[in-house]
Amino acid sequence: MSNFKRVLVTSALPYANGPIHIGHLAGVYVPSDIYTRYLRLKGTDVISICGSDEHGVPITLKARKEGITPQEVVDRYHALNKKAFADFGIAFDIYSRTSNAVHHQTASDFFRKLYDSGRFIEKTSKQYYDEEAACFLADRYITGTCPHCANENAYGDQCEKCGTSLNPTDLINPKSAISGSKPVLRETLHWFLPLDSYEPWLRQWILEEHKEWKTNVYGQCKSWIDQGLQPRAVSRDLDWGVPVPVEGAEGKVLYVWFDAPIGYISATRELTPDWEKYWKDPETRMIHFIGKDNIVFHCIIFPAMLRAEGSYILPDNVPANEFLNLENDKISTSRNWAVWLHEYLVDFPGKQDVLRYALTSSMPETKDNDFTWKEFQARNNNELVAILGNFVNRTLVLTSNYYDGIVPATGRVDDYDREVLEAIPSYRAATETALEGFRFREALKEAMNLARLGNKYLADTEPWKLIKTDPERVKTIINVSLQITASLSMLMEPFIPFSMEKLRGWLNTGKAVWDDAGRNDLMKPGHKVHNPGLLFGKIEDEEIERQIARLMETKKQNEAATAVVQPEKPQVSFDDFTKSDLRIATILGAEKVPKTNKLMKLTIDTGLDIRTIVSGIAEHYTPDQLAGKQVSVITNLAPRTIKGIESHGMVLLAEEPGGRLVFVVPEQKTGNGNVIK
Ligand code: B3M
Ligand code: ZN
Repeated sequence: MSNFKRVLVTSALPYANGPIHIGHLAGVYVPSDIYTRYLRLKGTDVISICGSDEHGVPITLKARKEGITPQEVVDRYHALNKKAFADFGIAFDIYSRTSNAVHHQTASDFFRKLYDSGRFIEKTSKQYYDEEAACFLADRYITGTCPHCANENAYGDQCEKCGTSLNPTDLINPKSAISGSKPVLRETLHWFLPLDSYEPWLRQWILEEHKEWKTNVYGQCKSWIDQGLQPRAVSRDLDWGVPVPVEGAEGKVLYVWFDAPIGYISATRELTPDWEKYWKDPETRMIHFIGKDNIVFHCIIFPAMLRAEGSYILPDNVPANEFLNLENDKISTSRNWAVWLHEYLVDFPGKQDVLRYALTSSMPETKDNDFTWKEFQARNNNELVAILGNFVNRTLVLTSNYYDGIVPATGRVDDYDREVLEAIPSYRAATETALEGFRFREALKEAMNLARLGNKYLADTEPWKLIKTDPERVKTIINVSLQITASLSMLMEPFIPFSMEKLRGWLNTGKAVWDDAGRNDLMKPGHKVHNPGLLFGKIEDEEIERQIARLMETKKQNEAATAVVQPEKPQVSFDDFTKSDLRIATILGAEKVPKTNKLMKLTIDTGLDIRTIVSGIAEHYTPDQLAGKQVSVITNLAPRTIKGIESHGMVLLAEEPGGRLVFVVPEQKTGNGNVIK
């Protein structure tokens, strides 16, 4: 905190065009919440700002696709996301939205101040215009053929097939996504922020004065600056957004990335009349929590805007995280490849902390990381249940059984007890150092190490055995264990707030105070603690298998939806075709070919004879699924020896895009040997 009086924490405003998933939590909102809760526990004057980002083309596209208005889209997802964050204990001080009047006024005033002070470059450029729909087309509203890979459905800003970023005028045969008509190029006026003129200042402010920023953030800023910054358009021809507050600018709105960061300011204005204390007083420390795809907007463009406006503070740190993948694949809203918060709570009611814990443990702080359901289960069962839950439960149950819940004064204290008591403060210090450095995985591990210490202390001292022979020593062991438990209820609060609130109820202690954690006299002799329940329950294999099966089903649906039909083979003559002898046949028996994964040895009645055919279906069918099945076979294929087995013919199978194999079977039972024509 050094010479700052207060902290302003902002979290990236999620687009209100879809639900929140675990990637959002791991990338932005769990780290932001851990950090804010930690500051609150320290008594710091801190506010946490977030809200829905409700403008931009993605929202208008979603509205068009669903045949509703953009306002209806943002109303739906603003409410869903606001509730999801609250359900997961992401304790913003305000969760606002950029379609509201306060934001429109704030963003409009901000633009107007820069406009009046001549900060913008005004420039006309040629843009595609849809004469039928009578509107200019944003990049995503133009489709056409990619000049690089001939993909006919490339967008004006990017070809999703070959990944090339495009300008709309690069497209061959451009088409309007609104009316389908051929768009025409028309002159249009826009305002540009001359980022290039802020380059010397940005170089000094970031590259010289903020060398302490995370490597991934500092590196991305350096490469942007070294590439040379260009003027950036801050307006768009759209009818959804903050109207450009200039005479004659009808049909133009502020570019979403100009107005969205100003959303942090307008939300603060909504939250407190003291908003300027947070935004204009140099004794306020501003921290932006974002994902890596937002670094340029929060470290280069928004600071240049603030610098141009002149009365605001700048971010002191921007600890951007990398991306979280799911089961080794990129999380994707469009492919429904995600764990959605609102769905998670249906399957794992009351287990928000388990997800917070698992996501913090695998947080993508310096590189992309992977979330797997197996690891989620392991973190819960092997750490939360077996270490933290187990230690807390034993401590409180023994206190209740031996002392009727009354904290005993220490009795006989030996070296080991002293050593453990003296160690407790070091766990708070280690956790704090990691949190101040935005290293959340490390911080969690340090805090959990205190639970490991407690678990080991009980396992080593075995008070349940000593109680008959050395009751005085047991008083010390339980007293020390209660001190550790009380410290854990504070150190773990930023990470798993719901569970620690429950624990403080059992300890019968009030609000957590960070600087108390680590003291070894928190639990005074004579204080009454309550009987504990279970902090965490085991997660069973079938719960995890159900989640994995759901994802596999999603994968299959995606493959089917994006199936590329196998291209046709070269033409054959009718005579060539009639040379193949195709028949109906029945599988009489099947057995896997030893030492192979794919091969099955089939005994088949072709109507001509009973023969052996080897088929690559062992990963798709079991032997008992095959006996009695009527199939189609080629009987006059030259015999081949496969893994030492002579195979006479081939069974016909259709292969799906996802690789599944299905038999080609007659639509009703018929005789073996019937010829297929
Ligand atoms: N909505 C982009 C995003 O969700 C944008 C963040 C705005 S923060 C001012 O990744
Ligand atoms: Zn392409």
